[in-house]
Amino acid sequence: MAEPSSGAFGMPGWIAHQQQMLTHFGDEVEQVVVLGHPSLSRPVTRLLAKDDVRVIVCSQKPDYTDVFGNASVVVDSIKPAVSPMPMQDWAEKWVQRSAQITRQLSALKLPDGARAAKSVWAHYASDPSHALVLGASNPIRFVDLVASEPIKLSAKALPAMEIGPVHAARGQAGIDGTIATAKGISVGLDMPVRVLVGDLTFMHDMNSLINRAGEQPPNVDVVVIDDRGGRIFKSLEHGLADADLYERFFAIGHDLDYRALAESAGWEYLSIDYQDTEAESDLDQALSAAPSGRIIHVRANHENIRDEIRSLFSDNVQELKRNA
Ligand SMILES: Cc1ncc(C[n+]2csc(CCOP(=O)(O)OP(=O)(O)O)c2C)c(N)n1
Repeated sequence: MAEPSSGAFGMPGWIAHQQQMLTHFGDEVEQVVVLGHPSLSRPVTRLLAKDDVRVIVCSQKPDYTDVFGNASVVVDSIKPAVSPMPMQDWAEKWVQRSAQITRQLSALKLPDGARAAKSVWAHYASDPSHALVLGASNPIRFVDLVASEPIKLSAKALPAMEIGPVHAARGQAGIDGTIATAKGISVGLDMPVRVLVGDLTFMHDMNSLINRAGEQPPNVDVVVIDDRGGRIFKSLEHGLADADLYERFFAIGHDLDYRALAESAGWEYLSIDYQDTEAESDLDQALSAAPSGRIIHVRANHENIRDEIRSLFSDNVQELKRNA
């Protein structure tokens, strides 16, 4: 299991939907080998906090990540298994359950932002000839929840794979500087980049849209999930606050004119509204083209995001257990 920016997400051996898998089947886990800094979702941190799970951390740095201070062993490397894994059947079962969660999700109405994230991921995974940057807050978590397609590895994809398939500012996880990061990766890798951000994250880095006099925007698509402010807090404890308090102190929605902004900075502007029946196909069409200096403004209604996210976990566990 892997977080989207870990370098293993979408790669061979990856099991999709780690949050749902750990919520339903985390109790089966006896031992975890931790590489990197997993802290994106509560199902993962809950697993690492359990008393009855043996945690092995693999790190070459003295300041390794041990989220709950309960690592039993710290090693500086691990070797691939030389013979078939003794737990092959168990691993197979998890692969099948994950595939079944994919099928169950396809029958659900996903939150608008998760639909956009799923489309962005699907286009990237099928043709990773551009790089992908995921903004903090819900965009990266939506990808973690709904992405299912493995990355189609090809010669075209190799330059991006050299520094990892998916990029995100994890660690500090700031919402600032995300557009600048995408522009930098585009210049550094000399390849197009698509970046998926929430509207507050977009606002925190609007000045990175400005290009030097006489220069065109880089080959970067900025896909903005505009749900009028910071909606991640709705699914956290803050979401229990009175609506007025929430809107004023946590959401901080705004009436930015995205089209005017895009045009004044020389970017192409596309509008997608999930209220429209054509939204899905319009977004798909936009994402089929290579990233090219566009702001793809996706209007999302996340009024009920807390319940909508919860519904992504409400699989019929008995059915999952029976079938796998
Ligand atoms: C520089 C910085 N300031 C504040 C925060 C705290 N923060 C985390 S998520 C978030 C809201 C982000 O809103 P948005 O980009 O619209 O995404 P959404 O929550 O709607 O998915 C904020 C303010 C942060 N991570 N980094």
